[in-house]
Amino acid sequence: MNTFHALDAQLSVTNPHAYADGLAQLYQRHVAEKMSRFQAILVATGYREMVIGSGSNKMQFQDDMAYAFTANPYFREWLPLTTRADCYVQIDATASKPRLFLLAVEDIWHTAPERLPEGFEQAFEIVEYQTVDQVLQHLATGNSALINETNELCVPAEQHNPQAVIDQIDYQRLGKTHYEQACVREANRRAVPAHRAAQQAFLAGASEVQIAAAYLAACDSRESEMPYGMIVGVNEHAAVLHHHNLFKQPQTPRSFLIDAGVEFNGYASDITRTYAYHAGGDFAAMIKCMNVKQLKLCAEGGIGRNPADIHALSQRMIAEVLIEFGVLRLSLEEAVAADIAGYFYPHGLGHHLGANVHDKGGQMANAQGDRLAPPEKYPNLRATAPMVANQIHTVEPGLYFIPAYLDKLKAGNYAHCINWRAVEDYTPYGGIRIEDNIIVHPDNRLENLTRDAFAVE
Ligand SMILES: [Mn+2]
Repeated sequence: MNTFHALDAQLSVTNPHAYADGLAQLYQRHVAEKMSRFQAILVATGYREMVIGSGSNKMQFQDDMAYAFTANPYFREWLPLTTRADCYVQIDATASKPRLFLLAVEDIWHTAPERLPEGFEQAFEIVEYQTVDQVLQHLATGNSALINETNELCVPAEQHNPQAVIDQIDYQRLGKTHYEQACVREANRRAVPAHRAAQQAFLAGASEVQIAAAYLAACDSRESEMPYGMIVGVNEHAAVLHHHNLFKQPQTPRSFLIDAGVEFNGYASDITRTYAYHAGGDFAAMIKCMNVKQLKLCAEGGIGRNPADIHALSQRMIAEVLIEFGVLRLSLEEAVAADIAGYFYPHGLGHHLGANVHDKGGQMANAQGDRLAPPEKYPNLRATAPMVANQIHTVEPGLYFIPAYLDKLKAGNYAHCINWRAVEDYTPYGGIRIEDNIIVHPDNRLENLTRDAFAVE
């Protein structure tokens, strides 16, 4: 047991002050670790320094309104200032600390900009600036790589978001620091009461918009703070994989799928649950069955495991569920050979999770940017790289009755293998997805952040 584990254990204490202190300590180590990783990137790519911008506010076309601002994930990997525009982190090849530039202009119109939590500032040498020229004075080497959407620092074009640097950054992201793990763990904890509130709102007959409002209230968040667009699907809408245009009209409730997380210090949780209105029905039994399969898939992770193999196993399990519930009328081996489950489960089993909800690096073979393409059979797989220690990934098998796919199946060679009567019965329920977030620890222990968070509620 090393000191990191001891700190992690401290963080689970319910005393908020002890928690904040522990997190600040983890953050100091996180920045030191990132500093050494990024200095190695500078050596590998031949730059003297790197500057990472948070991004700037963007105005809507022909309007005096700005879009909601969120700092980009490359910046969030360094700082939890998610709503503060115009910041830069400077990483010098030989400095002991990164430098942080914060825009400090008097602005009586807006709320004061977001500040770092207590105990976080010490990780940086902080410079407040009024004009970009003052930042430029610190970039005297002419050999800076700039990672930022725009190039207001006017580096030569080939030094603006160089792919070799981006690839190196994405590759080092695979292994999350203990601070990053703590953030995703906390984002899971904070999401659970919100998932409970959404479930209660569904059972009370609320509309999708009302359910979303109950979710946001329970995690004390605005919609702009959600780490990704919430999916709140009642009945057939559970089959719309990205159902973001929530309905205002309440429906007679049958089923409910919610895919929603919480952001904590710039890191995300990504959680899906599915509920049946009637506890005793076939759809409720199908959810229970999917839950058993999902837990089996969660246990399949491990260092060196290939996510494509686990995805293939998940396709097989979905075929099993379809056979067990009388939707498919053929043997498991026939169903797997014909890939029939793919019509009911068209997405990948999971993805990496971190500062990006769909964290980059899932298909990287090495730090040089070579990609591991998904198998031809499963072109939608986001994760193809063998699992590594300290990686966080999602496990989210699904089973849906999607009319467009069912039409294809009906027109194809296997139409006679489908019990269309059963399909008709299940289609009004939409579908099922259950999604947890999992850390692969260095000793191969798999920590299911989501189940742990639901268990203490
Ligand atoms: Mn997900």
